[in-house]
Amino acid sequence: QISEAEVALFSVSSYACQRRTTLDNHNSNLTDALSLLAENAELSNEDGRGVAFRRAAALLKALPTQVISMSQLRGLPCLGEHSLRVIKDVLENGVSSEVESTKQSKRYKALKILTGIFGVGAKTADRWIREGIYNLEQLRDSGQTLNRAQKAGLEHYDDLNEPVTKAEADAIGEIVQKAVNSVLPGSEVALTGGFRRGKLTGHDVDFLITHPEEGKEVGLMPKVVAWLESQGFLLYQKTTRNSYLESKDGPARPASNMDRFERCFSIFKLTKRKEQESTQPEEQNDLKTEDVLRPHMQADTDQQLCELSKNYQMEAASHKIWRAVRVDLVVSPISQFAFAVLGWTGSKLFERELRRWAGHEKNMSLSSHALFDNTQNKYLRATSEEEIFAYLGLEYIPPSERNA
Ligand code: 8DG
Ligand code: MN
Ligand code: MN
Repeated sequence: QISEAEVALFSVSSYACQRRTTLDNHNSNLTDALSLLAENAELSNEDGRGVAFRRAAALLKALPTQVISMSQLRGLPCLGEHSLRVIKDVLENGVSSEVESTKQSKRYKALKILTGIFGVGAKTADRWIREGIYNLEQLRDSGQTLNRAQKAGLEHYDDLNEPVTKAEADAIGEIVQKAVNSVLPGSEVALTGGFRRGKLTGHDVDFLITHPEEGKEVGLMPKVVAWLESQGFLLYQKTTRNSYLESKDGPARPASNMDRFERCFSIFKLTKRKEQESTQPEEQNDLKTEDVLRPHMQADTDQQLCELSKNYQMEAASHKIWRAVRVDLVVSPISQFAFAVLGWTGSKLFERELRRWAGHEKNMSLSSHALFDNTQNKYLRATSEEEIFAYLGLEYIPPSERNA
């Protein structure tokens, strides 16, 4: 046993946005347990509990070393009774009994499988479970009416549950850049989300698009989407228009943390590059990649076309020459760009904490559009993330240290 004196005590700020949280997590045994309980709470519509577990996990992620004894946690913020009980269990027994029983519960397993379908949230999954649907097979057999998103989600289930790599994110970035430059030269594309924070994989790829000349970005999204569609890059897309200007509640007090940018939830069809293909043996036949990708261009007769199309399908089935990837596109006017970048870089908890800090500690309202000072009754303009942190009286935290 280690004596009290040898155990270093940590001192940590209570808001995640005051802390530097890299991807180098020394307490993943504890944070995995708490994150699972957070996820379970969120999937069960218990948002309060979810946030409490997320805050506790985030605090542990920010600690400089591994926690080995409960006494090290004395006086630390963000650790409620329930979280402490879970931590104690893991420290003493290697696992948390609550986590283990949650993981094994029929309900949790079903929630994971069903919400793993793009377009299916906790509410829908819960309804299906109450109707006796616990897996994809039962869902298919049930004859439930699925919306367009859910149909696409089911169709590309395996691909969309396979983590996206940085290489794939970069490949998609090139495509988006090309699309944007084709429809409005001079536009700029920024990678946001987890990849901007330095994550090596993600559940999707997030991009923010703007143009240096205010107003030029209006109507950009439909054009970008049309270009992508015409080139065959989209398996699914749903675009929602900008509702920022016409909203009644005003930008300072958004109704929720959903913003009002013109945005597009999409599923890209990403052709695998040679180096991205899994280590499969060389092809046995003489079919060239060009033939596989553009069978119609090589065919002079219907019979040839049929032959090539058959080859194409066989090739696609055995080698899978493309994969589906979730991509989020957002268009922001340049005047709001700094706020949009900050708001879309995450992590989700870091964002939540920034807004809580602004409101509770500074009497300001922060959104992905603007920062409003309620004391001075005015908007605070910014052209960089650094300026926004400065307004908020926070030390600047770079994206790689926002992994709360
Ligand atoms: P991941 O994809 O690798 O799993 O992680 P991530 O990139 O951090 O998560 P994300 O779900 O893609 O979200 C990226 C950021 O975008 C995150 O900070 C939350 C933010 N975000 C949404 N939806 C919305 C929204 O409607 N409005 C605003 N302002 N931000 C949003 O995901
Ligand atoms: Mn993301
Ligand atoms: Mn996203």
